[in-house]
Amino acid sequence: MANHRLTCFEVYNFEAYLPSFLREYIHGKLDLLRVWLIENGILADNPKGGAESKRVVAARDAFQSAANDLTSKENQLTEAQRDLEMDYGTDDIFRALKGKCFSTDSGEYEYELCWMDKTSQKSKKGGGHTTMGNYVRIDTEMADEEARVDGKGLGSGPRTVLRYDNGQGCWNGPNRRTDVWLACAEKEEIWRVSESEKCVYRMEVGTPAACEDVQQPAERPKDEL
Ligand code: MAN
Repeated sequence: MANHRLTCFEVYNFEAYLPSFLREYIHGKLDLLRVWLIENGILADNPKGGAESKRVVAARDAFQSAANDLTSKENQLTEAQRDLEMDYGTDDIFRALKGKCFSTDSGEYEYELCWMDKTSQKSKKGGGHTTMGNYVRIDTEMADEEARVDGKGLGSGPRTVLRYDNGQGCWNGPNRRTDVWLACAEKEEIWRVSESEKCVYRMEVGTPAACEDVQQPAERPKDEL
C-alpha cells in the first residue's frame, strides 16, 4: 500500500500556494509544530557535520515569522492612526472620496486632483507628473464672485477650501501648494486652475460633496474617539 504521509518538506512546499497574508502565519505555526515534534521525540533532530540542529533553525524561523508579522501589524497601526488624525470634514463627508482622482486639460498642462491625497500637473510636452501639494486640512473661506452663466463658478458665500501643501520644490522658490476651492455641482469637475504666484495654485472644483451647507470650522463637532 502506498505511504501517504507528508514529509515536512512537502508541508513547507504547500505554503507557496497560500495567499501572502496566510503564508507568514502558517509558516510560523509550522515552525512551532516542528519544534514541538522534535522536543517530543517524534521528529529526529540530527545536525550533520557542524550544521545547526533542525530545532534551532526552526526556532529561528518561527521567531523571524513572528517578527515579520509584528512589523506588518505595526505598519498597519501607524497607517490607521494617521488616518484617524486626518481631517475628512463634517460627518467625514470626504472620507469616501479619498484617493479618487480626476483631471482636466488647461493650457500647457493636464491637472489632476486626487481627493484628500494630492494635486499634480503634467506638461503636454512630455515628462512626468509634478506634485502640486499633498492634502493637509479643510478650511472655510469667503468667495465673492459674480455668478456665471454656465453655473461653473464659486459664486459668493462661505466655501470649503482643501489645502494641499508641501508639493514638489519650485526652482528658486518654495514647495508647490494648492488651494482647492469647492462649490456645489451635479458632477465632479475641475472648472479652472490658476497660478496666482509662482508655484502657488488655485483649483476651482464643482462637486456634489460641497452641496451641504458649509459650516465654519468652529461649528464642526469634534470627532469622537
Ligand atoms: C513648472 C510648472 C509651473 C511653474 C514652473 C516654475 O514649469 O510647475 O507651474 O511655474 O515650473 O519653475
